[in-house]
Amino acid sequence: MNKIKETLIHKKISLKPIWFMRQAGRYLPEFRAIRKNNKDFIKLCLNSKISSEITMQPLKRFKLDAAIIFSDILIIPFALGQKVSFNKSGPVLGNTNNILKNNLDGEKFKFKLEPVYENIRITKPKLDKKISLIGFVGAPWTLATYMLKLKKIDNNLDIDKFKNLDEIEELIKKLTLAIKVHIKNQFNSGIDVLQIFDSWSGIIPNSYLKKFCFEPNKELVKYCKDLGLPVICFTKGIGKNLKHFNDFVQPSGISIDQKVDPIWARDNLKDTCIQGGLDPELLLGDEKKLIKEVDKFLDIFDKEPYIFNLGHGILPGTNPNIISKIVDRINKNG
Ligand code: 1CP
Repeated sequence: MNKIKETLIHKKISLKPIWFMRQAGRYLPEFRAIRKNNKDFIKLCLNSKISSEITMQPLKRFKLDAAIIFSDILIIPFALGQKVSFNKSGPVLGNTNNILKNNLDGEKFKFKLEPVYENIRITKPKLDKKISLIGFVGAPWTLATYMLKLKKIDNNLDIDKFKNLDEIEELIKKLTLAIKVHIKNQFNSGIDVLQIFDSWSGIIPNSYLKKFCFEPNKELVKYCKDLGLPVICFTKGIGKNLKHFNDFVQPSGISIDQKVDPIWARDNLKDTCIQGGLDPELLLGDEKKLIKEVDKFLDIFDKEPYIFNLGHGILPGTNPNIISKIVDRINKNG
């Protein structure tokens, strides 16, 4: 029995599976060792053999219920022909002229992403049937945020750039098509579950939330459901709008961020499976306080289908031993 699928599809309440956003990444010394010798991050994502090894790194240390494919949401703009690189302060992207001008060449796009699909194919047989292989995509708005540089250094919306609504709309349309191709190919290669990261939905002005967040997510969720692929939405920073989002989009699961009150989520997000919510900062602090919070989440979601995770990714300064402590606590209760 696959614990995450049982929880997402059949809404089983007894399992309480666990995985972490960014579980393969910079907090792990074994990841940093590989990264040191692979300076080009996109190239690393497109090296199937090493990417599969990184995907498996957290599973070698912890008793997790999922592996998440090591890649990045920005692999899509890269495959569409935009320049993408990473420096110390984050991603650096070129212009979108060609993407906006041309129609999607699905075959070329797929060819560029072939190493990601190969990673899925080589990782899948390494996993016990009980463990899910999670694929992911960035939602159109979040990809557009990076591609059109829609947020300022302080992470607020750049109002001047947001005035270019036709351009944003056009890009979101194109991205939705490309994202579907990427979902389909990940599905055909063997993923069990898909997560859609809309990490920057929180900066969309309320009056545009439906157009730029709810509608594109709904289209992608429907696409996944038609494939028979369970889908989790991580729509970060939209607060109580999550209720409307959930009713409108109807995903298999909703990942909540740390600003969402878990009791409110339990009582308002119906017919879905809730995931996550624990503040990643707590993993950097007092252990007793952390375990108390973990227990609080277990208690709140005792009678609900619930997947344990954080409200956002594991922070780079996190001690891996703390992850073991959380996993042990959940598995003792699950
Ligand atoms: O060593 C390094 O500097 C690279 C760090 C790194 C890693 C490990 C980046 C750069 N991406 C990743 C992998 C990654 N990214 C994964 C797979 C690993 C895993 O989860 O275990 C996933 C699912 C992502 C998704 C991702 N990339 C998101 C959505 C999740 C989130 O954190 O909100 C986003 C927004 C990105 C963009 C991105 N990639 C990397 C950086 C530094 C950023 C920018 C983040 C920002 O703008 O704050």
